[in-house]
Amino acid sequence: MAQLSQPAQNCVAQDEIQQQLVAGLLAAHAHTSPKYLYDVLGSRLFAAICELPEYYPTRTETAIFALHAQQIAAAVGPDAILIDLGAGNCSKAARLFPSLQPRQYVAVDISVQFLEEAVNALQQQFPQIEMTCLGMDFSSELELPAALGMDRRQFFYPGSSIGNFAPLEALMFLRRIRKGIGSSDGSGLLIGVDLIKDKAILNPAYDDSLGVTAAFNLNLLHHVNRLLDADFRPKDWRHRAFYNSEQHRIEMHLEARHELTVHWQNGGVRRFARGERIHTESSYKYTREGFVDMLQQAGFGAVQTWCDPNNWFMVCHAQVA
Ligand code: AVI
Repeated sequence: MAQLSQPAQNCVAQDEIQQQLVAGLLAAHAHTSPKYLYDVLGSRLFAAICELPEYYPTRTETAIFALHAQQIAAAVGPDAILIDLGAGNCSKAARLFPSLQPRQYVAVDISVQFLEEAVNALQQQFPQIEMTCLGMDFSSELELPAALGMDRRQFFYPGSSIGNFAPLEALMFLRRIRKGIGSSDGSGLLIGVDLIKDKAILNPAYDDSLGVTAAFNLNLLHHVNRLLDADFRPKDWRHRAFYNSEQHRIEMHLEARHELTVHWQNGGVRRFARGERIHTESSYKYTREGFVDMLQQAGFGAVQTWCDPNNWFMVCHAQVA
């Protein structure tokens, strides 16, 4: 198993992270990037969310991949270089190996350490696939090492993670992927997208009855405390998640239970009134037509789509033009 790391992108400077966080906390409408939801505990809580009965995206996407495995494999084509963006424990890609039969698998994620364990285990199971780990923050930069071949590159971006970008950022991200794919025939993008639906389904998916999503959201405060040496107390805050039907997005916020003041390093301070919120994540939902249109605006050619019987979730394959 090869490990390619890109030092310049691998470790975003600590002070850049701190400046970005402080700017968000001091904004009139306080906000933080959703990436701060994912420290070690946050990643485990997210894995637990994916098992919740209310959180339909994971199991619905898995069912689409299983039900349409042959058609999806025909769209992707064999012998691809499968580039898994945000690979995590690599389980989603691994389930597709038997049908997709890629020649090479490139697992990309911010933490290369976490990837290594997963990819090492996978390599034993699939010795015929050449495997590579790549540590990079692909949300801001998607420059792949030249050592990776250009022929039959297939990017894989499942889980509706595209929904965590605002629509304009999503379009720019898709353009970066389109650029990174190159123009060889048989290259493309396989992506999972969550669709607009009734808020009676959407709201509980982000505000579950066990409170796992609440813990996931509140855990961001522990993470920010470590990053900024701040004194947020999770018990002073309440999880809020709701569908904003004008913006077609779930919004997650942390809401102050009472008036409070938070301090952080170098004399940083912010007072929050009772009920004031920190916006921690948006999860945009799309129509089939709207997302296909975005893929085409990003420079992709033919698009194939597969949905579940309820039309809750969609898997798309977009070819290079
Ligand atoms: C990772 N991402 C696609 C999840 C979503 O549904 O937007 C993150 C999440 N936030 C709360 N629950 C799940």
